[in-house]
Amino acid sequence: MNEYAMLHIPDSRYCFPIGEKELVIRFRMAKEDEETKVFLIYACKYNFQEKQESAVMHVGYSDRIYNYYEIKLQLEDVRLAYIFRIEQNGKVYYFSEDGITDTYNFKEGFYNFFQMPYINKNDLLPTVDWMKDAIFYQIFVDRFFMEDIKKDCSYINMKWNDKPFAKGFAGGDLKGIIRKLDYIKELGITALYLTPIFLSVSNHKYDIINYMQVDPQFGTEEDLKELVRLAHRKGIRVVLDAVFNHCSMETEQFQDVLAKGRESEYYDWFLIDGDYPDTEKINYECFASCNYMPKLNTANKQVQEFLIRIAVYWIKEYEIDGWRLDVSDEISHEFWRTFRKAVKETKPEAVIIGENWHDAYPYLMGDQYDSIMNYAFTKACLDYFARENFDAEQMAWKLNANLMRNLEQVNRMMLNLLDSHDTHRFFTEVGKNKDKLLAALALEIIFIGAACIYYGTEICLEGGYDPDSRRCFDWEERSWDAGLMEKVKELTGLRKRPEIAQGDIRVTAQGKMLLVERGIPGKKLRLLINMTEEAQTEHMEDGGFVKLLCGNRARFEAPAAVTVEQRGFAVIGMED
Ligand code: ARE
Repeated sequence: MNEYAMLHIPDSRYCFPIGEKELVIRFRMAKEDEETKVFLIYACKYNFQEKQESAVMHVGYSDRIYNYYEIKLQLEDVRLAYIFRIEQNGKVYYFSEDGITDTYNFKEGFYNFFQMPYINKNDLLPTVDWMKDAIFYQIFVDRFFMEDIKKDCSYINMKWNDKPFAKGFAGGDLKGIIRKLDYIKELGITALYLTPIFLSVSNHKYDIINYMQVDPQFGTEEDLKELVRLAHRKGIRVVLDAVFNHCSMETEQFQDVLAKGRESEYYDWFLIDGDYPDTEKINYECFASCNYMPKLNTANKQVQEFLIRIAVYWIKEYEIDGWRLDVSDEISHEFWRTFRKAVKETKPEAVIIGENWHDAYPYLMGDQYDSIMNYAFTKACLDYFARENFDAEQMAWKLNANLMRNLEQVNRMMLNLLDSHDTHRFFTEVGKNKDKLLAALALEIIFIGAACIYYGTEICLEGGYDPDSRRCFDWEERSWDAGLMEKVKELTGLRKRPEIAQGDIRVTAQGKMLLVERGIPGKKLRLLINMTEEAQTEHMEDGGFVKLLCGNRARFEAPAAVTVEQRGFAVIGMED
């Protein structure tokens, strides 16, 4: 038995409440210990001697080297003491705060038992429930659609559909998004995420000069109000981009410091090494090495108040539904805690999505963000669908390892994405293979968490790294693949099914195919993906699966066999 691999941490992603009387407990073991039975021995800690319960734990997740046993407990008394009982090769072991022991004398008390002393209601992880079945559409505003021809167009320096360049302006605007809301709705979208829209000299607007003004290139504050109003009417939420790590060097605050140095009332708003900021030597902190994006000192209370006022203002006055936080991983936890309080007081269901590309567990404990842009998911999809570094089993391992990073409630709010304005287009990554694109979209949409489709994916827009990932949306319908778009709509149409919206997830390899199972009691659904070169057939007599809900290069043969051709996928459901 591999004792080194065993892990359990109370009050963490290994033990967390999901209701006032409901708890998830996870226990990690080495995979080599597969011929093992794990039980949870538990009871109310105040009458442990009298009444202990024992429940079998099942492997919920499995990665390359570990099995994660999991159990969901419904409790009457939530003052819990527990240990793990492990049966292997006819022997019994116990795992407690002391590690492994051969025997355990319950009579002597439970000093080294794990404990969850109480589930306090106000410690339950707050969730944004609409995220569970959300399908986002990320729009890079300058490149989506231009509607307002009355605005001052002198800034536009590229023709629609020209190849994008770093300082190119194509003219897209908020009125353009309003005009296309029906199109977006038909695609099955339930939320928009717009890259920044406030006053700035760049096309991407990540260097903001005035956070209280919509950039006239994109429209007016009234346009934003109208966009939110009309989107809401169609059941579509609107999330904006909060660029709080840095601002533009053109802000009045930084300009004041440039002029007055230490004498400026804003000197401490930035992180400057010297009396004056030197934009050539760059003696101040900034984003990457961009001197035009000075980093804000978010430890400064005035800066905190300034930024939080902005965050609250657009929620309160314009009814936006949340913020995506730019470079959030370089901003302090303390700031995000303060930010969260203010945002949630204003609108509890407003979502907070961090831009952390890596494991963000400490930010996702309920006191900072709700979610992150799930680039770990992106990376796994690139390895499986595009680079073919993974077979189905390795893909399942990776997805499981990712799922184990966080609490289940957080997994349900993750913003899963295949690509964004900061990556190559996924369609380009898969060598323009439409079957691969569709299979990846199927995974993204059926996976636990919100799905985020980068504008143009549905029309197979191509693109390399920034700025090429920001091409203009091609509105010439003749160039679209109508069949592919139809399939995307079929997939998004599945999203509200309770198996997906509320269900548990299990990811494994079934033969050579990737298998994703989603289910609620009495209702299950399976996604099978075949990335091999040959057709694969699976027989599924076990679960009452009777029909193909959606598929590409796949067929269902009654009573319960499904054949998926190379690069195809199948979503199989039960009788309604
Ligand atoms: C411009 C040029 C680029 C040039 C860059 C640096 O266009 O060609 O490489 O300058 O000189 C915005 C604009 C960009 C612009 C940039 C600077 O959208 O076009 O680039 O400002 O002016 C890391 C950060 C992550 C960041 C990405 C880009 O951690 O926060 O890099 N993403 C956000 C936004 C961007 C935005 C900014 C930040 C700045 O989403 O759009 O850029 O406001 C790994 C790492 C990640 C890393 C990631 C990508 O996996 O772990 O940390 O992200 O790769 O490189």
